[in-house]
Amino acid sequence: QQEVGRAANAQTTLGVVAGDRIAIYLPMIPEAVVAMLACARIGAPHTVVFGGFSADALAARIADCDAKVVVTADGGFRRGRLSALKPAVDAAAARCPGVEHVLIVRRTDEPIEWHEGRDLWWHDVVGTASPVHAPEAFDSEHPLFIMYTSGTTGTPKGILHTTGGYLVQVASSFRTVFDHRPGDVYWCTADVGWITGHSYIVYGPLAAGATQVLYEGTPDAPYRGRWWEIIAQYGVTQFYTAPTAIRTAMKWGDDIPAAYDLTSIRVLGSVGEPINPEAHRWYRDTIGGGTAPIVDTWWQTETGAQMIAPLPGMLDAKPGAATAALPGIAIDVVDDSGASVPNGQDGYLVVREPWPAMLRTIWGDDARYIETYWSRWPGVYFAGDGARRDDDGHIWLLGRVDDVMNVSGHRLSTAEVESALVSHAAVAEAAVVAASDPTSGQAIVAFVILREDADADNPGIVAELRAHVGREIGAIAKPREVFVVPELPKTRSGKIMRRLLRDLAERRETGDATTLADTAVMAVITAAVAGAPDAKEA
Ligand code: 7RM
Repeated sequence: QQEVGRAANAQTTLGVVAGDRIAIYLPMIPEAVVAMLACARIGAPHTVVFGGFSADALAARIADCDAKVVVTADGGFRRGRLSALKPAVDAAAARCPGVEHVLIVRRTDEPIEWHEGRDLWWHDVVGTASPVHAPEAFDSEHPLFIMYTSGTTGTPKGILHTTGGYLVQVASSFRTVFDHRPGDVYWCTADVGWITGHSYIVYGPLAAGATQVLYEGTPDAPYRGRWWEIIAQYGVTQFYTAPTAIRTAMKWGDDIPAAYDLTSIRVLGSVGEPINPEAHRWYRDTIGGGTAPIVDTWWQTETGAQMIAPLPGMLDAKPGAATAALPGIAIDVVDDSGASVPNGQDGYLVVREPWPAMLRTIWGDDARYIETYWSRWPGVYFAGDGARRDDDGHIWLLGRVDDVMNVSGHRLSTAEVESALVSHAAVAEAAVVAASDPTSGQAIVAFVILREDADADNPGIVAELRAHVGREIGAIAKPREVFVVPELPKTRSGKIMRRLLRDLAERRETGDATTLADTAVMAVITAAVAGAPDAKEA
């Protein structure tokens, strides 16, 4: 609280006033939480940009919300290795004239480039500020933060969350879904750069007065038992992670968690993608001692807080089902006409009534907000997910029904990766699909047509394109595979038939291609894919 008070005073000294936007680009260190809470205290909405995002992605976000200050660090640590952050901020700030100050946390002590007048050390400015700060009072609808997320186009959307309703729902869902009690030690492994870190590391647990673990490292450094060791060391009672991490731990073998005392665990949480029944059972049996209930929580950046989850002890979890809407949340599954489907049928997941933590708009684009979420069936929120209502009326999530991909719980749009690919000088056209992947849930597979003047025989082109996407967006967006093809399957109206590319990416026989403008192209593309060198190695 004192550090937050100092940071709030420091921001004020820099000229930040209520309503100004602050970008935060930090590793998972306490200063990230401090910086966010300092913003909340003075009413300056923050936008936290995941530290794995590239300079381009950072610049796009700073520019979209016109941030005045960027909080960053000289770098961070990943698996014991240094990784810089400041060069990306320098590159981004050079393109964003609205940035008046860059506040830098000293974390690695590595040398950084210094921009006199703009750059300031956190320890000089925050460290010397008074810890006494009276929080300002704001209307419940005052903007709290903007969180950028992928939609169906190439431009990420700035999801705007406000103060009162958001805090009510994140705090109450934290308490009920995780059955939080005094003395508990909670741990969420998400990064604060994602919505899960905002709602279930920073705002929900802290509003509920929880004691928690904040961890900067990865699960496999310095060894693969690191997470389980931390649970044993601190007596963690609630553990919240993503299915992709559970599947990875499963692959590493039961003997690794078996070496640690995990009996403190009372509730286990899952978020980010559907959890397959096998991973669900392994999680409960191997990490939860066979007794800990799994709360499979469905929600989105847009919903702000958990919406569907089995309350522990109140509903028997079904491995693979998120089960039921939380109290007060009007979840429904509807057909194309917007009518509720009966039990035993599939449809689209919707929310029929507003809820406290719902997004209020897309920053700077009210029209896109209405169009994206409220127009398919007027007055009903469309989540973009398919769902099944089983014979008991319980909800099973079936994945996205739009062009949003989910790679290890990270949201990316096909359009975003396609536009990164075509920004490379050698690429004429690109089509991206998500193929199912045993570890990451989905993996990105790209099909590209090279420009005529590009060197088609360049053996390094695949590696180069993967690296290019990494630079344009970030490492999480690098395609698992890139296939150079002579054509793409298009309908007469020019729409790419991704379904056929998905068949190829998943090594299946391709389905019905009769609606293609040129039905012969599939044979040509299939041959190109079959003849491609093992792109995974590239
Ligand atoms: C919290 C978060 C949202 C998308 C959402 C779904 C998928 C999230 C679950 C899930 C099945 C779950 N926000 N999703 N949780 N699918 N079961 N428990 O992940 O904005 O980054 O992603 O993630 O498709 O629409 S997010």
